[in-house]
Amino acid sequence: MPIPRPDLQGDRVIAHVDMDCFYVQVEQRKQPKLRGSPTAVVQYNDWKGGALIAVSYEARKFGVKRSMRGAEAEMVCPNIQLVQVPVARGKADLNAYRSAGSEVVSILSTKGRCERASIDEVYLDLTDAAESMLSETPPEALEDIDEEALKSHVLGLSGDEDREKNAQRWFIRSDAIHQDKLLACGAIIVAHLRGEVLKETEFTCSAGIAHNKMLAKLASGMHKPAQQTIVPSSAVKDLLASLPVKKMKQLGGKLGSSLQNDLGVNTVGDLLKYSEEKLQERYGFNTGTWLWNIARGISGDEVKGRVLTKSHGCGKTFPGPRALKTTAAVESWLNQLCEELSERIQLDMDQNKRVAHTLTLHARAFKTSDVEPHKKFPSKSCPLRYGINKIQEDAKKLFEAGLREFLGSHINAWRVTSLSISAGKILDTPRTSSISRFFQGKSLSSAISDASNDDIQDDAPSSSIGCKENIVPESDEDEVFAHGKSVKEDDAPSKDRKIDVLCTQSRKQKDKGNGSILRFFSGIKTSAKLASNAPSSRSESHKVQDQRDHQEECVVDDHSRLGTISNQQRDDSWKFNAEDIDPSVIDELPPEIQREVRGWICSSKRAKTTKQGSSIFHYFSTDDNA
Ligand code: DCP
Repeated sequence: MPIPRPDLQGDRVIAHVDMDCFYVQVEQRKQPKLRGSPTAVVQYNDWKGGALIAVSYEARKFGVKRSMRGAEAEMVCPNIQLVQVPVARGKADLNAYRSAGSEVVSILSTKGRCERASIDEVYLDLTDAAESMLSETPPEALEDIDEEALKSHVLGLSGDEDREKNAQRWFIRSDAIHQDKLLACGAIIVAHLRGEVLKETEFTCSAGIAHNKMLAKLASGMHKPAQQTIVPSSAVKDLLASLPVKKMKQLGGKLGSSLQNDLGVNTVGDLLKYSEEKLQERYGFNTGTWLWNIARGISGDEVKGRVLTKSHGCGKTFPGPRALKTTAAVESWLNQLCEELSERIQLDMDQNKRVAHTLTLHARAFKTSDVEPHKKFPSKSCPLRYGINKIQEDAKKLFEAGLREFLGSHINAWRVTSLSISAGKILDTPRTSSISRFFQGKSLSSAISDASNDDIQDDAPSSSIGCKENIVPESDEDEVFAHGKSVKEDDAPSKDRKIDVLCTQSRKQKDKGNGSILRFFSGIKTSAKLASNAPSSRSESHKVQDQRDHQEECVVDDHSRLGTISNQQRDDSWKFNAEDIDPSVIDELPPEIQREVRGWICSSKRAKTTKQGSSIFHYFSTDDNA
């Protein structure tokens, strides 16, 4: 459901940058001889030459469209060059496109907050950069404004013939309102960034520059390829007046259809005739207000500082006769998808120290009889456990749970036409605190619960599965599912847990006598290492099991360690009393940690509260059972 966010900052400068026929450009960079000729990228498939997923602008002139198959494209454009998407594990391998997208992001993110919205598009908040430019070198004082900026399409200016002249006048108008001056600065910055992208990566991109994300996104696609469009506030009304509702993000589906069919609203501007109360009455409070806002071009959505993907997903479609009909076939494909997913989340953890928490399975299926023809295969989620085998095992359980629900009481043959598996709720490992940094290199712990059938959750309706990378943020209201219950992201490991660690160490120190906490931590290092070897007091079979579990459940590299704690461990709780902490033990910690810990203890004392045992405690614990 759309969430209305009032546009509190009318003076923001937001850009949406979208690469032009992205996969084609990546392939053309690999094979420069393809440059300038009609080219399309096809997804591997021997039926009618495969499906086109990206089409160059040269090919578009001949009428080649993404919806075509390779053979159809060759009919309308006999000279078209068809390049196949690289294939790995029997499916499209998008790694080359992903890293090309990252190259672009690293350039675009240099001028302001950057949100990677998909494999080839980003939002930039350039407000600060534009404000600085305006105060230091305002456009009217610039002798030579970047030629690329002067080529901008400024909405609301008349005439195509004198477009550049009009744009130039618009850029240097000294009597322009502050908002327009800021946009002009933003446009100069974006033109410069696009130039950098071209120079560094050889890719062209297009951009929209406006006062909010919604308008910037609408504008970036208006003039492509390699151009940019500016939306001054004065042009918003006209822009929306003719914009078909279905073109607006979040109005492409049922809501847009209802606006058309029930209210006779065909363009976003048509919404202006309805009061906010009326829209709220019809569509509920939030949606009503959101509709009222978008009719006026109001949107307060922030550009989230995020240059990494919000989720990792891999999918495969099985059209027509390729539809899967046995669980063995589904399992075999799921295994391959899970292998890829596992590699990618592992890489993400190694490179970015991020951990994915939710595993989700989407599928499309139908029953061979006509029973409930519209019933959809439910998407299912569970907590994500690292390790290929575990992901495969859990994905299989998710599929089985979905299939049971899909079939219901009907004993029926079924076919699966698409499968996708994704890892979501990717959070940074808690490295920001000094205590985490202190432990870094020794251990990073993350509690990821086992996926039992009880942990399986219904998920949001499945989205269409294509080759396009899904980096689009999930709903703001998504929840992390941990320990079989749902918790908000904010409830993720908190200070309290860190206090647990230290207090536990402290108490253990007391129990052990007056040993140094630093020595104790050195001992932890050893014990963590030994965790894969069973303690001597345990039987040989336990040792083997422990080793196996450790290998399966922990992904270890030189710098980080991801531990998965068992339910039994998790159930253990430990209470502490802040006063129990021996101050001399804290004195032995590095100063920045001392400060942090003392802060926790103060607040802990104030709260006079006891805390639950932490996963980190169990990980560090020298206790044989931990
Ligand atoms: N893509 C895909 N399947 C789709 C849509 C897109 O695999 N159904 C891939 C190929 C595209 C890339 O994602 O190159 C980016 O998609 P866009 O929708 O941004 O389209 P293009 O970048 O290809 O073209 P445009 O210049 O129109 O943005």
